[in-house]
Amino acid sequence: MSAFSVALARANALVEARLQGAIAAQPDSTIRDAMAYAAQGGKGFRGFLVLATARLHDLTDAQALNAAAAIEAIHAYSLIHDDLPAMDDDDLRRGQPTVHVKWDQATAILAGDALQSLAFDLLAQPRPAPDAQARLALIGSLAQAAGAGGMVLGQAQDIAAETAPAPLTLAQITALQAGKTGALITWAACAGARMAHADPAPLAAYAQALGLAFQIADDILDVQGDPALTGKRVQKDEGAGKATFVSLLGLDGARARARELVQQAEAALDPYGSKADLLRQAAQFAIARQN
Ligand code: GRG
Repeated sequence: MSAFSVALARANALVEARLQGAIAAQPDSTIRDAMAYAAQGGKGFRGFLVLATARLHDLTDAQALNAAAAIEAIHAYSLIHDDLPAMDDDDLRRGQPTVHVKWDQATAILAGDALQSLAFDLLAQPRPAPDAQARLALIGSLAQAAGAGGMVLGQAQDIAAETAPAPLTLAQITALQAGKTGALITWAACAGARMAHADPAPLAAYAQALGLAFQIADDILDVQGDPALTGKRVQKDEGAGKATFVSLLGLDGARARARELVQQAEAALDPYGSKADLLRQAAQFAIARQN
């Protein structure tokens, strides 16, 4: 196992435990069960970015855990809603039946809503989060990243593209994905700087390139991935007639673009020197991953 895989697994265990603890503290209900179900089994890449960028600014895991659990809660909500029949209509996620298949659509909508609320609750809690000003910066920036100018906008553009008269151009797909996938990844990578009142600009540049590389890898996995490893159905994009990085650039072109973006992401970390080596490995992982 690489140093990065060990660090990712360790971060994921810590963050998932914090998130599951916060879910377990909710009143006993089917919604709580569905939230707990949806919050398990991911890679925890976004939570890892929060812990790693917090460390880069000399903050401890304990100080960063609520922010890491918050971004994984938003991510879990987005996946539940994305899988609904009104959106991507998927029955498999992380190798398990999706929430609306295991329960029903109303439960899936409400569990997603409640995970979103829980994310902001986690960020608002004083212990062991940082000072109030930093907490407000985290809350406001997450609302923007997840909302109508960020992830929700990207998702809406993706849905609109399915019935658009012409396939999207490369520039349009790049902009769409910057919202749909990139906004949460960027928030996660900037979280450490925000908690430390430092300038998040270099980490934002890192994450924007990384987020796009991560999405190109997702498009490649949709064409070439093994469902036993990805834990979700593959070849959905082509079936839906969707323009993707692979349909526009070809497989080799998409791989080359992803490699270029990883180089850009790594270069953005220059101001941090060797202290950012784990984040450089994270960029490599984004395109080498099998799930
Ligand atoms: C419903 C508002 C709303 C948004 C949904 C996240 C999303 C937007 C849709 C999911 C579909 C998709 C392919 C998104 C691209 C981002 C992506 C690769 C998500 C999967 O993230 P991973 O690989 O998943 O980090 P795990 O399971 O490891 O957490």
